[in-house]
Amino acid sequence: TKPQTFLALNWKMNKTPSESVQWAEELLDKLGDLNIKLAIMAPSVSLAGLSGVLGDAQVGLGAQDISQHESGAYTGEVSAAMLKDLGVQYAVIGHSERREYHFESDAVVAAKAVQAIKNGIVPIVCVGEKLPEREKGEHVSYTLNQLRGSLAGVELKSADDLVIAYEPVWAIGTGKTATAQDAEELCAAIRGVLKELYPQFADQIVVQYGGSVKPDNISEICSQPNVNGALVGGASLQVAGVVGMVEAL
Ligand code: G2H
Repeated sequence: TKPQTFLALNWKMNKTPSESVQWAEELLDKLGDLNIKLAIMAPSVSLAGLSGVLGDAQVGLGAQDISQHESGAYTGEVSAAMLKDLGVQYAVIGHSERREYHFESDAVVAAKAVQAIKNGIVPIVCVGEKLPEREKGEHVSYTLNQLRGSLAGVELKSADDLVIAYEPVWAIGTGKTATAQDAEELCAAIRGVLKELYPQFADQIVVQYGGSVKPDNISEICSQPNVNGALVGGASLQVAGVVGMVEAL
């Protein structure tokens, strides 16, 4: 059986702390009982407020990054333990925007994932090719290579310790969505690597697709055999969009 569908809302650098709280209250108001997993990935300054609103309700809470270090002289960084203390359950790790604008290597991504797991936070490890690799037909080998590097030294105690997000960079925020078949091709290949690395857990590890997911394409994408949910940016900013996606699933 497939793992439970997981819809993660990646707000990126949007919404002030007070806007976040208001938004979450409105969402909780409009959501019925969920039969999927749903979580908000918010900027770190908004996590405390959101934690208060979401409580133990059915909507989970995540950060968008985490320090690779435990603690100490790392000005500006936020540790996994600090996030855990706020009630944070997930952290997006190695999003393509961080790889691109903050020069995060696979090794850094792996170190961050290790920190997250060590502190009881589930890393959502992002991988995916850019347009040149896709055009050369090297998208599968590129992405799997990135995945192996990003999971180096990452050990799991259960399938719930890790989420992978496949995000083809050319489909992010561009309105260009990979087809459901493109998503399945890579998510299946990713699961193949997970089977090598974590044979006992691979079938139950959530593999998400990300890149211009919205209410009218989420159902087809998430119904693919190896796609277990989505990491959504743009369409996650409006309550109506989120309710639309939840209803479509
Ligand atoms: C990919 C995705 C969410 P969007 O970055 O992580 O963003 O849905 O806006 O393409």
